[in-house]
Amino acid sequence: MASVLRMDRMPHIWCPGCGIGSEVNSFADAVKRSGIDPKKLVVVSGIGCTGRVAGYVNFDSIHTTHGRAIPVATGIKLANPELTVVVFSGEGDLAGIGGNHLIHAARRNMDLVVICNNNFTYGMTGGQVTPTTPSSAIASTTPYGNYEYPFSLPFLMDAAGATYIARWTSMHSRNVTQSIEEALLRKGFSFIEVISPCTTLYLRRNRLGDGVDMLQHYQDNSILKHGCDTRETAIDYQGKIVIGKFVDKNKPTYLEASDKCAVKLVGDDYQLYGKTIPEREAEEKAEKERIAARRAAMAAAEAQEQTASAKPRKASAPKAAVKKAPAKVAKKAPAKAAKTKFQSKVMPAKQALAGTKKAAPKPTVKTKAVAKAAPKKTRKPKKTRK
Ligand SMILES: Cc1ncc(C[n+]2csc(CCOP(=O)(O)OP(=O)(O)O)c2C)c(N)n1
Ligand code: SF4
Ligand SMILES: [Mg+2]
Repeated sequence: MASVLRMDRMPHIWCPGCGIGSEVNSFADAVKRSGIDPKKLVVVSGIGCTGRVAGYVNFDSIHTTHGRAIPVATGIKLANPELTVVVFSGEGDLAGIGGNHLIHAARRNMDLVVICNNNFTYGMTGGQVTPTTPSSAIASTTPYGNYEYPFSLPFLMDAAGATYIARWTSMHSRNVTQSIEEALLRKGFSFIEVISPCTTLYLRRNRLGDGVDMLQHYQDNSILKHGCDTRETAIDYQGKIVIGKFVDKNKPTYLEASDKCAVKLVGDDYQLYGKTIPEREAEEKAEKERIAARRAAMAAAEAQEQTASAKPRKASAPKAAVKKAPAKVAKKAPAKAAKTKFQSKVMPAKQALAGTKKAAPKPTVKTKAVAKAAPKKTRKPKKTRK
């Protein structure tokens, strides 16, 4: 990740359990896997917690004003069509204040990749209701429950004309990566919605637990329906979430349509930024070949790595003996590991085991010191802050 992030800007501002971090991770991974030249990639964000993404990624990026990420991205794409332009922003920014820009970019099939972090709230400004907040959810501006009808963003984007639409949750990191990679390599308007927890303002206010509880909710309530009718993608409060790739179709992009119109008017001599259409097409083809070569090299390196890790290790007697020990302990684990709520819920089983007599590894000098300092009784979990 270090090569993709501006490490000098760490630590980031995002709260523990917030979904934005895992989306950035997926995005970084997708950029690497896509084989596109990072120097030809631009990231645009609006304002909000998600809007901070532009400031943390190590690409050319711009953190614009609230709701104006799409027009800025459109301007960048039109000024230099060779660039891949990604908009990474919150649902309040994109579908609330910037809603008009969003629908028109989709209508025009503008060549943009839009990643929308949908946390059902205006996170950065204190948890107000947004156009996607489910009915009856509590927000700072709807303390008695939201009585508005929310947008389903895939349905909105479909109606507006987007040519690629996918929805995942922040629990589906690999699918998010895969969708972003696909979108980076295609032409036209791509919209990827990622449902994600805002632990501090949405979950806490609605008493929905922490980030892990919400990931569990996503796991239990997501329904995979590739290609489904986007009218079926509405989200009720704590209800089922339809996920998948809903739309993937081709139609001329805004630039292709404007080229066609210009050629009709001025003939084949038409040039955009000093290049004729055949010249631009030749450059595009050469770039595609470079991308394909990078992807092939990556695939070969991955295959080599897999073969290397699949080679059987030499078995040696002492190592095998050491390996067997924890297995014995593991059998006795559950009864004692369930001792406290904290241990059973938060601690991984291995760590929870460390508290049992038999499971404890031989204390080293360091663990002895820790053991001395540790209180004898198990501490009760802290009370939730009001
Ligand atoms: C023109 C304008 N209006 C309002 C604001 C205040 N504002 C800043 S961030 C934000 C909410 C952003 O919400 P969202 O896009 O959902 O992002 P999140 O913080 O949830 O990631 C608002 C209302 C602003 N900065 N500019
Ligand atoms: S306020 Fe919400 S959206 Fe913002 S960083 Fe915290 S958890 Fe994430
Ligand atoms: Mg939001």
